[in-house]
Amino acid sequence: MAESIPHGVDAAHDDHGDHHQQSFWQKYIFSTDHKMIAMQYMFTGMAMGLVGAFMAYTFRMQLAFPGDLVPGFGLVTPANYNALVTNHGTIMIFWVAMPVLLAAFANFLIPLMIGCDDMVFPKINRLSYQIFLLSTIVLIASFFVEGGGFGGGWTAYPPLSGKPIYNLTPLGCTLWVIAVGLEFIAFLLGGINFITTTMNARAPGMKLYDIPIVIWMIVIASILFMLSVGPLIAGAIMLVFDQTLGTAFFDPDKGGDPVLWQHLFWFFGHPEVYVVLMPAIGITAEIITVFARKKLFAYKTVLHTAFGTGVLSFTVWAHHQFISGIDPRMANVFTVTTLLISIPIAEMMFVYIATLYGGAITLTTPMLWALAFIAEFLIGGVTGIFLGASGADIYFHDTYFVLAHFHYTFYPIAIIGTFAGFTFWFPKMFGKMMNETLGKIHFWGTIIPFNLIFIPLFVLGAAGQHRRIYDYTGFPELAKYQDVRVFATMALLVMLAFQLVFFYNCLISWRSGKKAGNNPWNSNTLEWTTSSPPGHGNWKELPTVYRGPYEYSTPGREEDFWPQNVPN
Ligand code: HEM
Ligand SMILES: [Cu+2]
Repeated sequence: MAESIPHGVDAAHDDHGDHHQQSFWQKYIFSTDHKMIAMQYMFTGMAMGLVGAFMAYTFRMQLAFPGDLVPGFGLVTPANYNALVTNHGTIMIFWVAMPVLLAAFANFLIPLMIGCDDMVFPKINRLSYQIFLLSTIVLIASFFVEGGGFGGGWTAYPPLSGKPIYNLTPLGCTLWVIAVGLEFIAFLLGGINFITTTMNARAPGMKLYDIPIVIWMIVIASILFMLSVGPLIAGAIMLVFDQTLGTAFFDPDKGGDPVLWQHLFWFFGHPEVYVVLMPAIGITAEIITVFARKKLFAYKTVLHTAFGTGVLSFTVWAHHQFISGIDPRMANVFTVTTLLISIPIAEMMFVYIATLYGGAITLTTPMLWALAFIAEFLIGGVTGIFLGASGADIYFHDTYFVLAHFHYTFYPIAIIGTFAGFTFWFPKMFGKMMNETLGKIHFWGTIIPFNLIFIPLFVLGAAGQHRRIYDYTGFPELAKYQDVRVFATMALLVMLAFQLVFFYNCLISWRSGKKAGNNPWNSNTLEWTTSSPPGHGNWKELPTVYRGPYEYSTPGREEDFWPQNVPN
């Protein structure tokens, strides 16, 4: 705390004799301002999103036209293919979903929505981003070493990941583990701030049940991350030892146990899904209440459910290991816990539908994204039930059915959730309104092809097509589906082309969009009570809170919103 106060004062009023003018380095590179760190995370994450998407483009081209040169890449060898798939998955989860949904939105929103001038530990916050940037550089470097990038799958199962004679890229593989480890450290440091700031630095009057849901979700996500990642960090160190020092924690030839890694990985890996899901669910709550002009249905239920989901998420991990040789009685236990966890998630979706019910709905671009999140994520959730049932999973395991299922969860989270939040808070971030027509063109141009890519992949999976395979034309019973693969790749090309509309929209709206004003959406939460974009220190005078965040269309009031800081 002590750290943040002088900082906020100094920055807000610029009354320090010696550094009036911040240099480029102070302002953009070494800033401790939460808004700048948010932007650093946002743009690094988005840039990595382009890298991950380029990888998807490359390997989907290979799948559609095996052996042809891919424009912009060239010939895809089997080793390239494995490295592309592995790093696509790794990047999308750890370098896109995490930095954008968790770090960027947490950094931007927490101080602004709870009414304080910055994170409580601004220097730790800056360190978090710097370590994250370092992790990014290490990961990218790993693509260029001898042997190329790591190709053993984003889950890095040993013995493949542990032994150079199997993975053929000793350095690429070690750098991959180190990069992921550094990324974890960055988010441990971030989480300290997200939780502590929310608990300790709220504006006067803001009680626990007055905190906007998105902030709660970020706190829950941070807790889940910090509780689940420890064992995997230990595991990662053991894996690096296996790779470099000749230990054999996971090496069956010398008495080690490769399934131990699977337990460590998925004990983290499953909660990790909720780590990125929670912020996206929270963003959706903020948007649908504003554009339905309704109070969030059952605020407390949503909150308690989210905590319950968090606890349950630690009990389901072995549903990823049904065919790893675990005892079938154990598989039954994990089937039951997995089916249980679908209940609270379904409940949250129903709560959202109840919030929309009878509301005065305006279909702005952020609202379209939020509604799409609900619809598409439901498909991801429902198809998960098939995989959670251990009997069915014996067939589906490692097929494109799994792949389509988890893209129907991750894509709504990482891509739809990001676009929802970004288009909703763009006016606050940059002081300008985004162009709605371009926003809608981008929305439809993304959401329709998204479904056209992944629905065919469910079909391929049900037909028995396994994932992580370079060329399917050699499998007689799968060769006949080549048209389906070409179709999915074409849909991807269309979707990627429409992303140009988004970047164009950002650029022209940022340069010459309509001025946003403080509160363009007539919203209740505190970030809308300060200027757009907020200056250093966020408010001239910190706000006081009088009520919860979702008082829309309150009977007896003239206006249909009731900001949290307005006395009555
Ligand atoms: C841009 C659209 C996307 C397309 C077309 C796409 C396509 C694919 C395909 C075809 C594979 C499997 C390749 C194979 O097994 O041979 C794959 C793997 C994967 N994708 Fe995506 N993906 C996209 C976006 C995303 C996003 C947004 C995420 C997560 C936030 C994600 C996470 C993953 C993961 C974790 C894997 C598994 C990697 C592995 O098997 O090790 N993808 N993707
Ligand atoms: Cu799981």
